[in-house]
Amino acid sequence: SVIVVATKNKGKVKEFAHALEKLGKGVSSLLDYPEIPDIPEDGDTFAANARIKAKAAGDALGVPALADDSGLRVEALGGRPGVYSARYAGEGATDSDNNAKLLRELSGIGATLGEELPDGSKLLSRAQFVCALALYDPATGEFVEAEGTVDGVITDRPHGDGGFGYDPLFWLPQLGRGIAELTKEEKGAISHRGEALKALLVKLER
Ligand code: ITT
Ligand code: NA
Repeated sequence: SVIVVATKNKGKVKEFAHALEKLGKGVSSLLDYPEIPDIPEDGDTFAANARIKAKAAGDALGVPALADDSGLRVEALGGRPGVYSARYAGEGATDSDNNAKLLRELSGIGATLGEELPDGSKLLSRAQFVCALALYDPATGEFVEAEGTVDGVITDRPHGDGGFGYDPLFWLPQLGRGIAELTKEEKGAISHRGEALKALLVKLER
């Protein structure tokens, strides 16, 4: 069977496809339904935005839809960009625009943890990825929701070329690796998205 994931983000699609394949499920996304208009994400929280996206897609398609709203909270920036992570460098910003803006802002305030990695890159600030998932069933109007996080540190240089978004700048001190250096399997085992998905599946089994 196929699960509709209410996203246009190819990085998210790949991670959900990898995780759900093990459960014998395929994934379709909003990239397969260009006729569905862009969904305004005007919620104040990740959870609110996930509900907005899941409901819009589920109502438009008449089948259950899973949405993911996620982002990066950077301690030295008081938790920004948070729910604005996708449009941090402006409407239509690319991942590389957003990463460049993050380094610019952190450098602008002189953020540093005063530590270096063996390769000479500097640790700038503690940070956290957050993922809110909402599964909406248009037949009942009900939501099942879950959240996950992963803690890390923003570095002044990229490490790895896996993942997407802010991954190249997100270092995992607990693993001594960048999150973009992990395989999909490894990332899914520790990531905000992986944790949220595990929690959602537990709720669905109850
Ligand atoms: P959809 O709304 O269509 O799902 P989006 O990319 O706009 O796609 P969000 O509004 O949830 O999604 O924004 C998420 C932001 O956080 C975006 O900038 C991502 O690159 C970033 N992000 C989310 N998960 C990430 C991950 O696992 N690794 C790195 N960056 C991530
Ligand atoms: Na979005």
